[in-house]
Amino acid sequence: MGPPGDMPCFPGNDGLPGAPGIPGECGEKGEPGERGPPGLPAHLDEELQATLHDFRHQILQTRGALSLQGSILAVGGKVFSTNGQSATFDAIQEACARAGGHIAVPRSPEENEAIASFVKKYNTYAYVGLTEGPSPGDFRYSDGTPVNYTNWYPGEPAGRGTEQCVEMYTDGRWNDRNCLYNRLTICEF
Ligand code: MAN
Ligand code: CA
Repeated sequence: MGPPGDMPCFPGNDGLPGAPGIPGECGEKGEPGERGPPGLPAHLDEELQATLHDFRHQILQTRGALSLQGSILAVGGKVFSTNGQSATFDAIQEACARAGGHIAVPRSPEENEAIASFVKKYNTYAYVGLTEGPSPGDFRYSDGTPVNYTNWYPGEPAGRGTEQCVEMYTDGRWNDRNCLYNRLTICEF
């Protein structure tokens, strides 16, 4: 046997990487960007004009189709609509709210006639969007403001606090009435 060698052995493989360090602190928030260029005036913005033209067209198509079907009536700025179904006052309010509107309430003779035409067509009395406040005979819109157009049947309102809703007869005149009957659902939008 010869003498021991003096060469060290080769180095081993690297060890596993160490655990990551703790995160550093956050940087500063950047400066806001520069202001954009001014937009075109609406009447010169062709894309905007094309979109508006298309909206107008689609609205007219929808309105035309619904009016021909007799399911909507447009009076002034309002649109009245019925689904032909009867329900209690609360259920009518809920159905109209779900559709994005309110229970119909006539604020002029023209609006009263429009609502009355649905009442006649379905031969069913309708509730309108008025209820009696705490003092008897004081009927109010759902926003709490006092009624300023009325079309009471002679002698009405006669419930004096016992009939807190208002129904419309087929002749368009109004009667204060208990809120729990089933009456025609008519909404306004
Ligand atoms: C009659 C009248 C009305 C009243 C109803 C209730 O039609 O007295 O005022 O609302 O009865 O049934
Ligand atoms: Ca009454």
